[in-house]
Amino acid sequence: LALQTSLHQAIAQQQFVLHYQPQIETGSGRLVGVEVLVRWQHPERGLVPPNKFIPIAEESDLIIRLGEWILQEACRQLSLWHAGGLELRVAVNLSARQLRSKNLLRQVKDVVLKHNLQPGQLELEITESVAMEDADNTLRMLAQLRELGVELAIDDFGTGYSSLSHLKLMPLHRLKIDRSFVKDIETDPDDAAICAATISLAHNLGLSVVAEGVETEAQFAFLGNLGCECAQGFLFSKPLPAAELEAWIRARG
Ligand code: G
Ligand code: G
Ligand code: MN
Ligand code: NA
Repeated sequence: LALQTSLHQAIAQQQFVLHYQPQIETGSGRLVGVEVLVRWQHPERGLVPPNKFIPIAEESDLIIRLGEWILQEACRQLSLWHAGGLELRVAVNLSARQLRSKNLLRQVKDVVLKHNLQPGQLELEITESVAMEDADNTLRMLAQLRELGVELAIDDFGTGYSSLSHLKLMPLHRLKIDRSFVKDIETDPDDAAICAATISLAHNLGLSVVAEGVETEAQFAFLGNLGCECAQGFLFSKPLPAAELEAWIRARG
């Protein structure tokens, strides 16, 4: 409850900061995108991770305001990067309540216009469980988002349960393999089979794949051999503030 009260203030006082985690193309090793992960710079508690406050914000319309700030800030940063010649895609997580919000379409439309983005440079991630929870409404919303030109990804794929008949109707670009399947991919044949099947399913549906939680070169190579297009994880970098990401890019050469 204490957190909920200060969360109201935090939104008013903009105590949030975005971190960005690189997404690397397996074939080329190039940086092709970043996932936005929000943190709360709490005046007393320090940097609070999202799993401590997103669920609280999600209990009310606070998530709508926070989500709008995150979209605005991510797109502002994206337009700065593009102006500086850095071409990449920015992926923003959407919560269940945001996806059900009447404001979402307008928010996305406005932010893309305001920052003069190509809408395809913005990707929105929703988790598999949120997508399948209320599949008919989700489908309608995703179709409208797609009309704006933004790209759509299903996060944590394989951890909820997907209706393949719904999945096939969704206008998606990407599936993100959950890191629980990546962790033991080299030693657990079941995990390897799940990753292979997910990649093959995605490709047959015309979707691209990002693997999460890639921590070793061996996992990266394994996923590349399975045809997974992109990887994200501590092997490359943890999520970083914008300036540190820029330094990371420069150091990589
Ligand atoms: O960065 P970290 O690994 O602690 O993030 C944990 C989880 O918090 C993510 O998997 C994601 O589900 C959630 N999360 C992080 N940033 C955001 C955000 O900007 N919006 C929403 N809705 N969830 C986020
Ligand atoms: O949206 P999602 O819940 O998938 O957010 C990704 C989360 O996973 C973030 O909290 C991020 O800090 C974390 N994470 C990112 N890369 C790695 C990794 O390589 N290993 C582990 N264990 N966690 C990671
Ligand atoms: Mn995500
Ligand atoms: Na995930």
